[in-house]
Amino acid sequence: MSLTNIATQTKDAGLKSIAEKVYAGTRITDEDALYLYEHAGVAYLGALANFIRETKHGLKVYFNRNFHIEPTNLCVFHCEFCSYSRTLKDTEEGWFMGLDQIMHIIDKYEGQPVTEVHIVGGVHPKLNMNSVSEMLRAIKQRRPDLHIKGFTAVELEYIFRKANLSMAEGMRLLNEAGLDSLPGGGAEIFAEEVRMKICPDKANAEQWLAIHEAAHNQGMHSNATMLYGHIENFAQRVDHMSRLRALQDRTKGFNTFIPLKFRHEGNNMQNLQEVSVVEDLRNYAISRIYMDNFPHIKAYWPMIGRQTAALSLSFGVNDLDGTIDDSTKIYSMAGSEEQHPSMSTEELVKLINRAGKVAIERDTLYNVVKQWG
Ligand code: V47
Ligand code: SF4
Repeated sequence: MSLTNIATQTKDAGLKSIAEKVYAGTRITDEDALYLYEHAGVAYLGALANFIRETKHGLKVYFNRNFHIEPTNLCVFHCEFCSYSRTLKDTEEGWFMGLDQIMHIIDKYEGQPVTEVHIVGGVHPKLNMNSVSEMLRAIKQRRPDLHIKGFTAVELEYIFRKANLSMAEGMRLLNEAGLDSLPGGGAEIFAEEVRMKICPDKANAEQWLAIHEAAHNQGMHSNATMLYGHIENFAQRVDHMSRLRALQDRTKGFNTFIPLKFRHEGNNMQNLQEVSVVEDLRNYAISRIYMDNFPHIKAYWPMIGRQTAALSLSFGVNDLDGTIDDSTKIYSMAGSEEQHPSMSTEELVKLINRAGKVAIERDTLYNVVKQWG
């Protein structure tokens, strides 16, 4: 028996036929994905996901050198799972950075070989077309080499709506000002019935997808996330991935899919148990198997911790974000074991090598910066 088709040896006819599809390079259906969530064990899923991962990328694991800027945690919206945001009136725990503070952070990285700045934060009325364009231009002027991945679809939908701009026009203007690509945040779970309970007042699924489509039409790339492990059911996870896969079929603009595990500390959903590591690995694997048109599946280690991130590399994940340099608070405030997320390049490379893989430093668009062995 060849090790590469080991997953076809199952006695479950449903799982056997899905494994045969995967080994033949045939796309699995939504029903298949639901069947996997409901019936497949972690070892079977690992075998299939790893087969796809190695077909696409061999033993390569990508990472980048990046840092975050979170200009504000003040937010007009009220997401029940968010441990990070504060209301606009909160003067004690809220922060809002002026342009000089933002440029001070950029300057801290002068001469350092970082390739990306990831800008994300609360949705604040003072972050509008003018101030955001000014911020982007100032960063580009100071560090033209830095790729700016910034502003979730939720932030952009709000900014464009307030400025009375179409998504296409708004995107064109921000791209011109220096915005290079979009992060994947704000997607949560697309199903309306879940959104109404966990994030009722921000951009809905259609708006999130339309913003990303506008970015892709503008020639920009973007990422997509899925916040899982709270009140959603398996069918709603499949529906979420199905809408992303359909958009990707049309535009091919997504780079990577990032499953985000719900962390329960310090938010209004803290009564919910977090899902197990086994469920995390099953979810990564099913994402890799189902999202056949997404080049990369990324584990965001500040959220799941470095041990699970290392394990995920055998369950379909081929990308790790990033060196980070203790520049994000979103997950430490939600109870992640990584309270000061920062890994040196050497530590990241070691983690990847220990998992039996080859570390490739990339830029945001997956051009190789350096092979680390
Ligand atoms: O949209 C908020 C999530 C996202 C919690 O594109 C939570 O490269 C878990 O999208 N438990 C923002 N998750 C972060 C994000 C991201 C991160 C890293 C890389 C990229 C990329 C994008 O964080 C939010 C939301 O889904 N989030 N609170 C929480 N308690
Ligand atoms: Fe605001 Fe984003 Fe938190 Fe929602 S998840 S409350 S939009 S900062």
